[in-house]
Amino acid sequence: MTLPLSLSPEVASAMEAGRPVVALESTIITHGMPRPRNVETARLVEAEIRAADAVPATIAVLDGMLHVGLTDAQLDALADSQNVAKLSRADLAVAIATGATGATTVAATMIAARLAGIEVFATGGIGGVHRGAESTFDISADLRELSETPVTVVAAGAKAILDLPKTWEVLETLGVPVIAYGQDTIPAFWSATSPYPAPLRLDRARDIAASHVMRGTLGVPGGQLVANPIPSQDEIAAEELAPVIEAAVGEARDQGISAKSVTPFLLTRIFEMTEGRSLEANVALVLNNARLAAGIAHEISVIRRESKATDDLSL
Ligand code: PSU
Ligand code: MN
Repeated sequence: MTLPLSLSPEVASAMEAGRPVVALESTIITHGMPRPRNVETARLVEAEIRAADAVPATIAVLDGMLHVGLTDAQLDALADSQNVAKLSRADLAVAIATGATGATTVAATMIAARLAGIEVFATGGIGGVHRGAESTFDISADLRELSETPVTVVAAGAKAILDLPKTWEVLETLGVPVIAYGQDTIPAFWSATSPYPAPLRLDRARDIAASHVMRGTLGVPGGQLVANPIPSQDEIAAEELAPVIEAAVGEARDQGISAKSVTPFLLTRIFEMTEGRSLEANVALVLNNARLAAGIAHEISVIRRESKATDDLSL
């Protein structure tokens, strides 16, 4: 059975030429942000990547076709549609096989990026272990995907609505490198720092790129999580956000919100309770992640070119 995979002309020619390409997810557009900021942000992120001389590849399933790189019209239509499906690892094949339309989560975007040959992906925050997971067992498929699929994901850590220490423990168990960029603690999404020491720290895109390539050379499956702190002028202090998150998590529990609905519910309530400030911070951190991801993609393309030149010489 052939895979209905469609690379946009821009992405296809960049891949062909070995130019840096950065994958982008679509669940953040459909389920992570309210309209019209969702589509505005999606465009700003793409522009940020182009400004850094790389090519953005926003990923979604449209009528059963796995699209890598969307036209403006496709992006608009997706951002405008109500009740679009949220596709993770479990749903992707069913959606494609049945001609459905849906937005891809971090896990599904990683799978699509790998199929297209894209090695770097920028988002806001990955999914993780939810608070209360000891009774709900709610652990995002994003974590296992990071341990299996060789894509470097640049995020501002995991969303602070989660049980962060448990999220870091699971990633350690799964053998996923959690690399804080330029600081010693793991950032906490809307806040630049946290009490949690980073298992790994790198200060240069070049080193992150080299580590990504080396993991593949070692034959160790999986990717890397680069935890990039939100710029300090854009952050919301963790102390200020803690009671808001507590309240939102309590409401989700009382209302019996479960499974795929938990993350969108919490993000919406926190947006309402902070009168939109959480969204402004979210937009800022995604843009910041896009810039770093473009830098890493550049460095990976340089390393790939150098090693190809060495191979050609030795032939
Ligand atoms: N980051 C954001 N906003 C989001 C998400 C991430 O800033 O909406 C999405 C991602 O697509 C991530 C998903 O993969 O939330 C996690 O959902 P769940 O907890 O149901 O696995
Ligand atoms: Mn979940």
